[in-house]
Amino acid sequence: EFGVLTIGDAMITMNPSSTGPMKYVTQFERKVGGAEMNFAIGCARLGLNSKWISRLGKDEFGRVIYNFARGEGVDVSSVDFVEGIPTSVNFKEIHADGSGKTFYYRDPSPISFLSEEDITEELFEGIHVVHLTGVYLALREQNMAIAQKILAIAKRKDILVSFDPNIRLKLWTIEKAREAYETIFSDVDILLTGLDEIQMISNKQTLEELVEYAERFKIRDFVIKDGDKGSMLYREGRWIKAPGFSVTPVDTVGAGDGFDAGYIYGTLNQFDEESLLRFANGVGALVTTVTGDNEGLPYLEEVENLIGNIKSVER
Ligand code: KDG
Repeated sequence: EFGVLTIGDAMITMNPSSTGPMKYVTQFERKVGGAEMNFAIGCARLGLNSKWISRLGKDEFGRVIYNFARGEGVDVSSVDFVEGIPTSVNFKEIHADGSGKTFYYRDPSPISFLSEEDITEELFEGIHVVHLTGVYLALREQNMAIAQKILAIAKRKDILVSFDPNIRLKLWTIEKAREAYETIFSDVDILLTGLDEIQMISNKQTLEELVEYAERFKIRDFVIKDGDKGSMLYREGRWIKAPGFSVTPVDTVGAGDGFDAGYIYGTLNQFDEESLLRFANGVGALVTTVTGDNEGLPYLEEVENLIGNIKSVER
C-alpha cells in the first residue's frame, strides 16, 4: 500500500453547457476542481492511499467539495472548514477543440487560513510521495513557508517529492513564479511540467538548454508533458519519449493532473521508463474525454485497457 500526500485549494467549478466566450454562456453545470484535489482523486482511483490537505469555506459549496473528494476515496481527515470565508469558485470557458480558459473567484481562498502549525509530522505517516504544485504557491506569498516546511519534513523522512509548476499567470507574474519555483526546485525529485511552461520558466527553448537548466537543480526525473504529442523523461543522462494516445478531447482541463497521478502510480510500482510515460499519457488522455476537471480520471483497468495491457468486455 503506497501513500501520497498533497496540499491545495479546491473550487466549485462551473462548467459551461456550451462552447465559446464565457460572457455568452448562460448555463453551467456545477462541478468541482482544483489541481491538487484532482491529483488526489486520480491517485485514489488508481488505488493509492491519497491524502489531501486543504481548507474549505464553512458553507454549502465547501460541503459539496468535501463530500465529493471523500466519495472518491480521498483521505479528507486533514481538510477543515473556515468560518466566514467563501469556498473558492471558478467558471470555465471551453473552446470547440476542448481547450479553454478559467475565471477565478478565489481571493482569499479558505486555504490561505491554513498555517505552518497545521503541518505536523503525523500527516506524513504512511506517505511515500509528497506532491506540490505551483497553484498552491501562487495563492499567497506565505504559502511558500508552508511548502518549505512540507519539503523539509519529506526530505527528513526520505519521502519522494514531485512538483508540477502548473503556472497560472492569472494568479501571479512569471517573475514571481520563477523565483518561487527556483527556490524549491533543488528539493524536487520528480518535476512534471508542460513544455511551454518550462520554456517560459527557464527562458530556454531547446531540449539541451532545458536539460542544463534542470541539471542545475539536480532533478532526478525531468518530465515534460506535451499534450496529445506525448511526453518525455530525462533521467540519468538520457531522454525517453512516448507518443500520446489519440482520443477525442472534449475538455482538456485536468489532463496534466491526471498525468501526474499516473506518473506517480507508475513510479511507486517501479514501472520501467517507457511504461511509466505510456501509463501517464494514458491517464492524461482519458481525462480529456470527459467533461469536467476530474470526472475522466480513470480506474486502473481503464488505463490498462487504453494502453493495450488488457481487453475489456463491452457487452
Ligand atoms: O489543473 C486543473 C486545474 O487548473 C483546475 O482544476 C482548476 O486548480 C485549478 C486552477 O487553479 O486553475
